Amino acid sequence: MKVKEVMDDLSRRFPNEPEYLQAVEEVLSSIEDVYNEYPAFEKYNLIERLCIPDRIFTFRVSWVDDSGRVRTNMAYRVQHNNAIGPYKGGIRFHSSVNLSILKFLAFEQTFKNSLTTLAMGGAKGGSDFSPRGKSDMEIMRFCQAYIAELWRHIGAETDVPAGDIGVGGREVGYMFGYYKKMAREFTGTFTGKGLDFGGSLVRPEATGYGNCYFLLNMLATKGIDIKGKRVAISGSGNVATYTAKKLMQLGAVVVSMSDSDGSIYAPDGLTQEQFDFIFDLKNIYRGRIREVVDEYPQIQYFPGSRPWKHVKCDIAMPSATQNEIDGDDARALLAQGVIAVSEGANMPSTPEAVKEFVDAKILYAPGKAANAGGVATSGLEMAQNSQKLSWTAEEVDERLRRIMADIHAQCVKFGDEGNGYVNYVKGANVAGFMKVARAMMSQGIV
Ligand code: NDP
Ligand code: 2IT
Repeated sequence: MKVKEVMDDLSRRFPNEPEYLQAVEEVLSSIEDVYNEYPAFEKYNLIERLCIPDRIFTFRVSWVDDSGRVRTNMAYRVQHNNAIGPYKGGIRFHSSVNLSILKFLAFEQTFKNSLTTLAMGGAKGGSDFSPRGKSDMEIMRFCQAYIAELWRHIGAETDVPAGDIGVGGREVGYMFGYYKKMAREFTGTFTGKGLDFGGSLVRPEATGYGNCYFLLNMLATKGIDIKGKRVAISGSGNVATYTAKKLMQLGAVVVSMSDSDGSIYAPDGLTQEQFDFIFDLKNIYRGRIREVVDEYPQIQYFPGSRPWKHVKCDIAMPSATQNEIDGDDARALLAQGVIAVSEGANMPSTPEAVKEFVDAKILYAPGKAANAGGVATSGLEMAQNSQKLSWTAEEVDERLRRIMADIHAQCVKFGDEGNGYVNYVKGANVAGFMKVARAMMSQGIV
């Protein structure tokens, strides 16, 4: 396998899918050497079957808004690979959603899920529907219309969706309710459900907490204490808020958060009161991050801007969206001495930014390793649903910690360059790939 030949071929076949091509190229560049050590992989054309999704459902969703207008959105589910378990991955509702973005996310999910040590294949779904400014009833009608089409393609042993950008507990509840009605069964077909109907304790917190646990594992390799470290976070949604919450429990100093309109900077770190205000603002009132400054004038607001160039920090934890750290942002972070970047979002760093971090040999954890705690805890929710039992918060949290430590160990095993530097990008890609590859080889050409 030569990365360039595969990329030329995929670029010719999927010319309008830059995010998908970006994600594929990063993985292939990491696994090229390992792949070529196994001639049987090439004989069975593993690479093409691994890069191209098993199947994609594309459909129109029509729904009626509160003013009686009929609205139409595009919607999708990408079932990428089920070699190691049922398809599994979140659903994203955001105006930017298109096939390229969902294909990149489903591809990444396949390797991430492999790293979790649990039996889950990779998938992603979503729609260009924007929940922003919509009423509860509009959200419900949209979720129902989406599931009216999707329900026949998902199931507890087939494909198990969950949340992602724009999809949280409320949306999962509406989708689960309609799925249950259509399928006439009560099963764990969604994860991230409410606690009263099969949801797992710690699932809402899991992505952010898991990222902090991964960071702790990385810092431990250098004997660095997290206490007092200044951390810049982007985003202010599910992943960002629980990352901030855990960091503050650990004694770190959270200096920034953001949304798609701008970012805030707290030079002395957010106080517990300020964090609680942000948590309620985003989770209960669905407000905007700039409103924090009306309440706390000592916090600075940078409209239309990401945090990276405005903050003084030791650690960055991007937790908003893809390609939110470009080469310039990475250089700005490195110039002021950042020691670690741990990605809560999926593919938040552009290829140029990744190269900067790897060349600088800082502790740099790619999303598929660092944010895998979310889907791992989804896997724990599936296990609890199968047993019709629920575990305590302590038990789920302990399993999450162990899984993040295990993912870290896999990254070190395959990414240790022997000179004191661990390339976590390579480690995560090779470890994630090898398990899926072995499973695919064993199962023949399917
Ligand atoms: P939420 O919808 O809860 O929050 C998303 C946050 O990111 C919001 O603050 C949002 O701002 C901001 N954001 C979204 N899109 C953009 C954009 N295009 N530009 C700037 N800011 C943006 O989503 P999550 O917290 O669940 O997801 C955040 C990231 O984490 C995503 O990359 C997701 O794929 C990844 N992830 C999520 C997991 C989960 O379990 N939820 C698991 C693993 C990864 P605004 O309010 O203005 O839209
Ligand atoms: O990107 C991700 O890993 C998620 N959005 C969570 C997926 C899941 O199935 O819990």
